[in-house]
Amino acid sequence: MFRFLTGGESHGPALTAIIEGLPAGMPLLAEPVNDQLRRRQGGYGRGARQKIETDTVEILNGVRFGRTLGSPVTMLVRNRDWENWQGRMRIEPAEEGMEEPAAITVPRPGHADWVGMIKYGHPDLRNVLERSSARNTATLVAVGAVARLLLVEFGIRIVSHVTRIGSEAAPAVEGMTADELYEKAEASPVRCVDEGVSERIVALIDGAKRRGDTLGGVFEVVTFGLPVGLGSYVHWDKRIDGRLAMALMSINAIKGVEIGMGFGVAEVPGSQVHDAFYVGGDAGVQRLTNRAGGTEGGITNGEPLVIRAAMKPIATLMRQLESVDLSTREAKPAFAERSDVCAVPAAAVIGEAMVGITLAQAFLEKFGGDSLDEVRRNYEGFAATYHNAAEK
Ligand code: EPS
Repeated sequence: MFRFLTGGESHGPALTAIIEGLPAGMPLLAEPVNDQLRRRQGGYGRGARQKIETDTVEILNGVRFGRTLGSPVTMLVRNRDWENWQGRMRIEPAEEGMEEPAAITVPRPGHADWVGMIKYGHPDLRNVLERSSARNTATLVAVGAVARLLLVEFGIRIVSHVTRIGSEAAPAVEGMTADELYEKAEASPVRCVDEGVSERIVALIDGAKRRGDTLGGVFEVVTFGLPVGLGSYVHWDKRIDGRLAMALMSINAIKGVEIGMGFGVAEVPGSQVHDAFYVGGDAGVQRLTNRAGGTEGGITNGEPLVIRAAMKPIATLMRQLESVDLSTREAKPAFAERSDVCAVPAAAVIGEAMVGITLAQAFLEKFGGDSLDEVRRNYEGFAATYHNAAEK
């Protein structure tokens, strides 16, 4: 099935990803992957690193004349910043007389620094932060872009928008098409569909930057056009909601995930939670509402999949937090080189990628074949038995 591995350090030569399990005959070029990488780099509140990088992917194998071969696909994203870090990020041991870079020994509260240092026995925080950096999410977005190319063949579209940053929250969006939501989010500097809230968020980010602070927030990923039947209730690790939660929770700095009404289901009786059925003429069995957010019993139910994630403020504060120098045990301000003030708009794009990967995996489990044509036959065969699946 669809599986992948990523590698790469934030200031090493390159980031890499290998995907195995793509069907043969699927269109795949660098351009649509680069479009997604560009979106990840954007958003008001990003740091200086994004001015250095223009993330683009090189496809090294698995594709011929723009179509997948069914063999593994390797993608590479070069770190432009590597040029400035060769001395500090050398692959080879230091040569005689060469000065080794000073170890970083003051961990940032909230970062992987301290736990990573203890777990791996690293004497230098750089050995932790290089891999734990959110820079690695570039490869997740690249893999997600490939997953989306598969899903789009079946009319499945994934869009996202930011619903909160710090104290500023946008009103809920309802009844928008995939195109409307995409265009409105894309037009906002912070991926928020409400113009007034967008402006207030920009001011909030400016204020946090002045104070040397950082901001978190909430984003929502909405998937349109899903068939009924991805995931399963038969075993815990097959449940699509559980798998999506894990995928989103695995993104750096994510502390909470909810689907549909989410935590709201705890507050009201069942009559205000579940989505009633009705027969909508030729359209077949329909739902009056989508409070479940597109999953029931661990299976997609054909409604738009609505999933939200909460991101904590980035742990690197220019107004350094209290910490301890682990080499001397003395109190010292936490290490801070440079940072993003707010990366929630970027996290939304990464969220789309993780949702895309999870859905592509579940899609191939249900309809998988060795070629795209075979997947299509399987999909259409199933859809013919339940026509809503094809029409959604
Ligand atoms: C990031 C690259 C990093 C950070 C950020 C995300 O670049 P640098 O470390 O060179 O400034 O901007 O990473 C973090 C927030 C983090 O805590 O590691 C990127 O490309 O997304």
